[in-house]
Amino acid sequence: MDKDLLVKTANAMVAKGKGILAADESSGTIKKRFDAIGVASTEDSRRDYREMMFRTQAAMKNNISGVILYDETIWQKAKDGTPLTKLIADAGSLPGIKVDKGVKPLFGCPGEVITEGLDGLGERLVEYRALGARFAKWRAVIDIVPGSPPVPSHTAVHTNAHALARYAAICQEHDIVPIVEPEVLMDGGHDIDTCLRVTEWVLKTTFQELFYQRVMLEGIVLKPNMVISGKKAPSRAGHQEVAEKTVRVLKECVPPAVAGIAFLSGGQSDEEATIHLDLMNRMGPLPWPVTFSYGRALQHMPQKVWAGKAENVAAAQRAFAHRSHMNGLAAQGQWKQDLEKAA
Ligand code: 5MM
Repeated sequence: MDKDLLVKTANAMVAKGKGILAADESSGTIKKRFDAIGVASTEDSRRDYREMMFRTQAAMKNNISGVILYDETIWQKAKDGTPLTKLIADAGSLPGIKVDKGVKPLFGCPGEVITEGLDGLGERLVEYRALGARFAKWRAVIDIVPGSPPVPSHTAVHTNAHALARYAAICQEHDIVPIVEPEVLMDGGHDIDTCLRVTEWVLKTTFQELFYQRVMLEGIVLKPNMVISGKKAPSRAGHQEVAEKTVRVLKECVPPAVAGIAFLSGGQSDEEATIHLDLMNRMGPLPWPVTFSYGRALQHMPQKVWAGKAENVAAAQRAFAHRSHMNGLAAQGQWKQDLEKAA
């Protein structure tokens, strides 16, 4: 393990004013996104769409520290034959790779899932490293469902934390920075305090497992959910409460040694995800850099504007550059509502 290299990479991923583009939608997920804009999901359309983002110099050079890719994308070449990873690296950003193989039902725990992909992970990392990957991502999915017994179960929280930590250790063994993503979903009707309690439990368990598996915290990036009301909650907590409760839980659970925190957006609107990030950074100084690793909240608008048409590429790139810039400002607590209107 090259400790200095891991620390250098992790620090670059959370550099001031920059965050991560999560473009690692699996084939099923990108199809859903493309269905919504009336675009057929083919190898070429997926390539064209992602090439468009990676060629957005204003975003990639100024605000995107790294891009999480899906297996198909890391092998793909742009229309002119340049590897997509080279487009990313030439813009001064880092290519990364999703290495989990998705979720499967967890035995004995109805409605709960376990993320798979540990078998052969070391060999895959060697291959991905040769293709240019400098970091990886693994997402554990924890749902909240009231009932008897309630979800999540002790089994799901512990089994997923164990897998996340084992993944992180294997990554560091291969000089790849692990993004550790334990996502508590915001899909239900739960209130913010339920999210707070479950997020605290999940984070504490994850860090305990990371300790047991000897993961070097200075060489990881944590990708958590924000502490937020469920989407179907009858009344949802306001922005300030989300920011305060999220920072409170993170301070309780995340050691200052961690290189940085890069949030997922989880289904928040584009602007909501920016506002929450901005408010948290305004509460600083915080013990770690706090930034974004958004998928939907960065890509929603560019996708809509692009709609699969070559003549929309420039406008979609402007939309992507704008959203990246807004989040880059939010990562420094410098976002302003007026800047959205001016766009
Ligand atoms: C980009 O979306 C990823 C989804 O992958 P699957 O297709 O395998 O579900 C996802 O892991 C993403 O990286 C994070 O959830 C963050 O994305 P959001 O949209 O929540 O910011």
